[in-house]
Amino acid sequence: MTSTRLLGLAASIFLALVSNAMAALSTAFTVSGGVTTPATYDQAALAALPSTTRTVTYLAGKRSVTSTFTGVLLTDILDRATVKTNPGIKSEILSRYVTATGSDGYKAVFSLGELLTDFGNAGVLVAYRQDGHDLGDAGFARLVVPGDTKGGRYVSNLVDINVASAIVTPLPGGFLVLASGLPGLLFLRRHAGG
Ligand SMILES: Nc1nc2c(c(=O)[nH]1)N[C@H]1C(S)=C(S)[C@@H](COP(=O)(O)O)O[C@H]1N2
Ligand SMILES: [Mo]
Repeated sequence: MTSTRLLGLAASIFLALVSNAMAALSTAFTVSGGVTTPATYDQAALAALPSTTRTVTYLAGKRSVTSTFTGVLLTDILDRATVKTNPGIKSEILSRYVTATGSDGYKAVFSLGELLTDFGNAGVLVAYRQDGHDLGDAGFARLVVPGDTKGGRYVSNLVDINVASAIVTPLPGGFLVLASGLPGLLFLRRHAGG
């Protein structure tokens, strides 16, 4: 192998490692999971909805950031998708949670209870403008969490907002496994001495 080819190989490995550490710029996110109307939002779809502007301060590591963000309330986006609820379980909506995912796989969770206007009313925004500009390296949309001191849940390069439930519903499969074991148990009982 010539030294130029070796250099080329080294350069491509280096680039692969660097780009892997960086988040790809997001251009759309999905609203998925326990909702009646799953959706996909891009910049235009977000900008078409009623907007809210908030000035917030958060810690990015040790750096304090104060910025004015414009975006759509996360509760509005969830309302439009309609979060499914089970009326047969008391306050079932309060067992639900939202996972925000970035293009780099970074995730942060919010309980529906902290987001809903009748409960925590956290005022979380899906922001698409910062100080009069687009978000640059943070992709077309990121979360803004006014009540948080640290910026950890300001998920950037948003690619998905997923609704899930903390209530574990036993699968019918579990019952089948149990049922299929029963004849064997009866057989053992019948043939066990004493
Ligand atoms: N997609 C994604 N979002 C992210 C992170 C990340 O690694 N990936 N880091 C979080 C952390 S720990 C902080 S402190 C803030 C940093 O905010 P900044 O992008 O304004 O510096 O982004 C948050 N959002
Ligand atoms: Mo952070």
